[in-house]
Amino acid sequence: MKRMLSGIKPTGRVTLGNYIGAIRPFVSYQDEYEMFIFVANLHSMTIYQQPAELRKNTKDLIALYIAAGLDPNKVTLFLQSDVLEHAQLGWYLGCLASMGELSRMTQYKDKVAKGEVIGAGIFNYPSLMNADILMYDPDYVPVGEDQKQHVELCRDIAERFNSRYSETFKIPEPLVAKVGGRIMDLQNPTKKMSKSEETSKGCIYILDDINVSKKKIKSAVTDSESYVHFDPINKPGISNLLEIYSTLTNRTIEDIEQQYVGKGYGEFKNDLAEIVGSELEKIQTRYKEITTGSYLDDILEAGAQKARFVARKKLAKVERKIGITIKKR
Ligand code: AQP
Repeated sequence: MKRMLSGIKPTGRVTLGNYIGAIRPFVSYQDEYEMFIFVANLHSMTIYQQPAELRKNTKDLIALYIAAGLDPNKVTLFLQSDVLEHAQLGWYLGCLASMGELSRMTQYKDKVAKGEVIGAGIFNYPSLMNADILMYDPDYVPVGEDQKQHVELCRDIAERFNSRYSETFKIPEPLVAKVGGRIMDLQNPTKKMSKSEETSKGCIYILDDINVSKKKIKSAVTDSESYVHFDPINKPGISNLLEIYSTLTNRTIEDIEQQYVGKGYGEFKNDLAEIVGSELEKIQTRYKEITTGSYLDDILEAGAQKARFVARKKLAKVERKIGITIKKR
């Protein structure tokens, strides 16, 4: 089986964008790939997190992965902070990255350009991300378009390590979804829907009240025309809604466009609101069942054990190669 790896930061309430781009696809991949899925809580520390909220977001994220259909018996589901080897490998890989490479990463560059006061974590986190990935030798890393740059850096660092010390890491491929890789804000469809956004009107949260989520779809910004057509440049609002419709129903955009020929945006939005509402309802019902008792703690403990087994082997190999350990085996 080929391997895949993915993580989400617990930096806010999980959005429909996170669900469509980084949770739902894995449910269909889990029978085809060996998957490592983690809550990237070390990464969330690059920006201040209110501790009680961080705990709640972490628990919700794990619960939502399972409620969305991930089977913890098939995938290795764990907290990044439970596998200490990530931080240690991150240090070694950070020593291989140059200042130039890290300062070209978009997130750091954007914050510097805006003149924001930033912590060193924002600069260094790509090295930790390289460790998250390379630790597990995945064949594929599914990412949104905006994260492709990180996988490119990860490949460069892996190649650098392999050529300096001999073959150690598999070179991973980024996997960018054709549809649903970048769900946009419903009120400003030129901006990505993000969980750390302050205003919530343009953002559907998976744990939103069902009627609230429907209202958000119905009041999504579109354009002054009335024909349902996919054109992200000139019709970003309706195109975004078409992507949501298409991913949640597994239908092609062309097929959906055909269905709404001669019908206005109102009917299209009403139908989409029902589709989103019933998707959220299914997830929320399961979420309620699994957040009682110690079920999640048990899942995380089992996941951390499985991940540690792989991570310890890989870190030991790295440490032998770089000469930091003096033990023979
Ligand atoms: N709008 C989106 N459409 C499709 N996919 C998305 N992802 C995020 N937003 C969308 C995917 O979800 C995963 C989450 O990654 P992350 O939490 O590490 O960071 P992110 O991409 O920066 O996500 P957010 O929601 O925008 O978080 P904040 O606001 O904290 O920065 C990734 O696989 C991403 O592609």
